[in-house]
Amino acid sequence: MTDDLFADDTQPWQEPLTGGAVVLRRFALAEADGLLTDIEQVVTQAPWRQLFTPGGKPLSVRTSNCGAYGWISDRHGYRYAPRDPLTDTPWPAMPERFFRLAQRAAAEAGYPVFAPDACLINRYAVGTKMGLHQDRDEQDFSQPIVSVSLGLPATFAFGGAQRSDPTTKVLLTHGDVVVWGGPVRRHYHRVLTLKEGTHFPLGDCRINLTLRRAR
Ligand code: MD6
Ligand code: FE
Repeated sequence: MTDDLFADDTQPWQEPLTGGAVVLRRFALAEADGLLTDIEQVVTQAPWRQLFTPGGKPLSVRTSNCGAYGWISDRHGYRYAPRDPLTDTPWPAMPERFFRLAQRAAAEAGYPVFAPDACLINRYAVGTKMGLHQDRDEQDFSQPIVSVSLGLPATFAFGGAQRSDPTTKVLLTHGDVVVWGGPVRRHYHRVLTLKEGTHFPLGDCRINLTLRRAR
């Protein structure tokens, strides 16, 4: 018998990106169904909505939040807010499962003291994308961001400290987790246009969770 007989391709593995970022392949796979149930619950309280840039351009993704703070964008700018402007109530509590997964992923990537207080939830339909941006509305850039991909695969492009820096592309699939910390924490990145496809059980979309320490 050879070791191959015991190879288990459901086990997570790590792929370092650059300067402190790492992809934890399939790290969330075992919990994915539970995460989707939690997301359904969150969006009954904080419904999917379209955000606009301060300049008035629509974001193509649909967005919700949970946790003590939610990330919002409108004509007043980008910021974290303790209340959902749509309902004027606090954001839904962060599901225990999100918090524990994020802590476990951060620890795996070398950030043992991560306590997220905000989770941005983005839903990509086929044909939508996320333009080149930095995540810089958080208070402490020594804290990482933990990003969980669910549903259809998407190409994530990460660049450098300057908007014009070249990017490297990585395909993120259902259950993959990216821990985004260290020197690359404020680097530019984007998500390319979502290609057509169908994922079971999520259907024709991708959902991304980004768990952050906002304050
Ligand atoms: C996405 N992610 O994967 C968008 N930002 O749909 C992000 O913009 C992102 O994955 C900061 C850190 C990790 C991320
Ligand atoms: Fe981002």
